[in-house]
Amino acid sequence: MEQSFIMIKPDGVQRGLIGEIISRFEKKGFYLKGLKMVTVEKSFAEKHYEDLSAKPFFAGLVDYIVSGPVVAMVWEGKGVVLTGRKIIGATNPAESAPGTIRGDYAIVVGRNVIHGSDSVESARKEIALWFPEGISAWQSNAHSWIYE
Ligand code: DAT
Ligand code: MG
Repeated sequence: MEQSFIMIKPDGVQRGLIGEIISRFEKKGFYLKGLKMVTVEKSFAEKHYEDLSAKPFFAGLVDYIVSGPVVAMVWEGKGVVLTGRKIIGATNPAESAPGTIRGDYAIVVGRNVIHGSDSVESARKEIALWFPEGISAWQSNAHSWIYE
């Protein structure tokens, strides 16, 4: 089944939003298949955001991501990449709808609390980067209560 890489950024950790964010994905019916708290190196953050390396905000973005621990997760479910992006909200919190994570908990684009993969292909790459050790193979007993 489809998987997405979701990361609570250092501001989300510092502000005590870990439980709230996990809860939103969990209550939706997605399965948590990988989870770890990690503080990454600059070179690792640069690799994660390599597609944005030419952007003027790249250096600031990398400094922000390495500024403290993040919570790296793999969530699984039908359509989790696109639906995950909807749960997260627009990149700039000034434009994120209320009810989304960024819409409810962030104000500026440089402190937008959470990352989510933007396609199935980037999810595959990000999960391989962040979880080279692999992820859990557990299956939820609630499956037939979530899917028909
Ligand atoms: P998203 O995180 O919604 O996938 P993105 O991949 O375009 O957005 O950019 C990655 C992160 O970079 C984003 O979450 C916050 C930061 N960022 C994006 N655009 C920015 C901008 N114009 N100014 C400052 N930071 C920006
Ligand atoms: Mg992105």
